[in-house]
Amino acid sequence: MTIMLHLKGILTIDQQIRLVEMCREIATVAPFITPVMPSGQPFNCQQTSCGQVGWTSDREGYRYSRTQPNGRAFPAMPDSLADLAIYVARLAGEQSYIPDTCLINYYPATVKSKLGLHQDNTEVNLSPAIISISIGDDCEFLVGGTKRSDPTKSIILRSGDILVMHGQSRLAYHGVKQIIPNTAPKSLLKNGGRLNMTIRQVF
Ligand code: MD3
Ligand code: FE
Repeated sequence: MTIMLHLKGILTIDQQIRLVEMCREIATVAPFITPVMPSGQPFNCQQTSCGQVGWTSDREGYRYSRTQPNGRAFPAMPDSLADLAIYVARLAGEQSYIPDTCLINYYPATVKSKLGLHQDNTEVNLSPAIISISIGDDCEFLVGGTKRSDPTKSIILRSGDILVMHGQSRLAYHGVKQIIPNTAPKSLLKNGGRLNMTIRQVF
């Protein structure tokens, strides 16, 4: 049922190092925060974004916002990241992909790091693909169907993998079950853990 393109190990170590540096630069303008869910429960990962909007969660709900909690705009999406997303979207058959934003999730190397089963449905346009880049420690990722109760399967996402969720898989329930410590290529992330960058066309 799911149309997922899993490009295993498609990024070289040099490309992965450049993406880590890109995330560090973005974080100097838009620092990582630990958002809270509408319930008030904090996420078990840290987040920031770049692009014309950023994904935000707080007591008010889940949404894309033009501003960070500190009132400032998000940094622009670097051209190299937008170009990579446009290239990968073409591989999945999407020829007019517009990368509006990249949500960056950082999962520290602790057993608590996870992301519960959810659907990505706060985009205004739910058709375009979501492109996910994994860097750092391996993660056990769960993907199910379009109903929360559908059975899930487990996939390992490794550093340098790109996953493209398009077609029917776009609205599949998914989550991060666990981060597997000490599995990253050495010296990529100084404190270990996992970085995930998800590029989205929102509008
Ligand atoms: C399947 N992030 O940010 S990336 C998220 O590893 C998110 O940080 C996870 O889920 C992470 O929303 C998973 C892979 C991914 C991204 C988007 C999807 C899988 C998806 C959208 C639909 C189905
Ligand atoms: Fe998601």
